[in-house]
Amino acid sequence: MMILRTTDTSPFGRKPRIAALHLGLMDQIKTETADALEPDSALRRENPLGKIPVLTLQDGRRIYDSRVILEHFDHLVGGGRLIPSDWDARLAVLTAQALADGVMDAAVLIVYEGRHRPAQLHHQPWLDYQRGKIERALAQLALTPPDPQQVNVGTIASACMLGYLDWRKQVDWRATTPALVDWLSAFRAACPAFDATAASGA
Ligand SMILES: N[C@@H](CCC(=O)N[C@@H](CS)C(=O)NCC(=O)O)C(=O)O
Repeated sequence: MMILRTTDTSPFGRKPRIAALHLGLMDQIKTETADALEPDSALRRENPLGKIPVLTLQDGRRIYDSRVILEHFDHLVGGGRLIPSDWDARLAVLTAQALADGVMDAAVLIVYEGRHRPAQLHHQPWLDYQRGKIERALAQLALTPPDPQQVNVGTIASACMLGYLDWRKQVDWRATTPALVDWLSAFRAACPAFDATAASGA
């Protein structure tokens, strides 16, 4: 058994949960929860960065982050399923993943400003700086969206990103980029694992 340490609500943790379901790997994976704030946690022993997701392989090796875990899942099923082997397609898919991951990084930092810093230290220009990354990336994604029928690391990360913004509402992406509403519907139809991994209450 492999052990995937994550939470139900982490957008980065949702990427491997979707990938594993989609590729039929769930019977080889046990999921364990994590608490990023707990100093003496299994998470910090498994990943010095204290970030989820972390995957413990059968032989005890620990791999992170979400990108590496998705690459490993793709390898386990023979390769070319989540990350195309064709070089140009590969560059496009990996860049789409980097864009979506970057939005999630900015979105998570906005949440952490509220969680980790007292209200009087919240710095609006810095929050706007992060929000700018999100808005520019969404505009770019709406202009040149990846094919939502293709389930790969780029579309999985993009869908996780939109799902996270739906929950935390850092921006109102459904109003500002309506093309992405249709995009997400098409992806959900192509990849039932997306809905199957929705956090309850999120
Ligand atoms: N680049 C990492 C990002 C992971 C990440 O930021 N995870 C968040 C939860 S969504 C986390 O563990 N944060 C705790 C912390 O930053 O201390 C990945 O792709 O896995």
